[in-house]
Amino acid sequence: MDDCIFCQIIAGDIPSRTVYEDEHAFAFLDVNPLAPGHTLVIPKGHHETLNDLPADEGSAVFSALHDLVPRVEAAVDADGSTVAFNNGEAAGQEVPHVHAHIVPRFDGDGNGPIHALFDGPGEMADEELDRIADDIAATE
Ligand code: DGP
Repeated sequence: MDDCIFCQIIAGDIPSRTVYEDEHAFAFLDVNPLAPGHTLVIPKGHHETLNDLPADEGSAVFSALHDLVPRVEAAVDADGSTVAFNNGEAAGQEVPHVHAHIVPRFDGDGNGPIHALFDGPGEMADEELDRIADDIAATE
């Protein structure tokens, strides 16, 4: 996609600090890092969200994550990492080319788990949970 920043990075038209590349996946440092070593992993094909990503490219992104997470952590001497997708505008996705964030985490960094993003509901009635689980399982 001509006007996609990440497609332009893959094409080499916008410079990036590239840390990984294979046939279907690409990774580079985030320009606005949330922590040292903050890395983005993307499919080479232009797909807006995870929902749009073909299974083979999803596998390539996961495989790149599997390879890169320990390497990123080692490079910045991190104690762990938060690995996350902002999937869709409602979730805060700003660049419409699916990307995984690897954000290195450090003991005592005080940033909390993903759970800290949400207010609740925390508890739901069993019937409601059963209904939602059934709906998800029935969806293809
Ligand atoms: P998100 O909110 O999940 O869409 O995050 C997009 C991320 O992309 C954000 O953390 C900043 C990063 N980003 C945006 N433009 C560029 C760019 O031109 N180069 C690099 N390296 N990162 C970018």
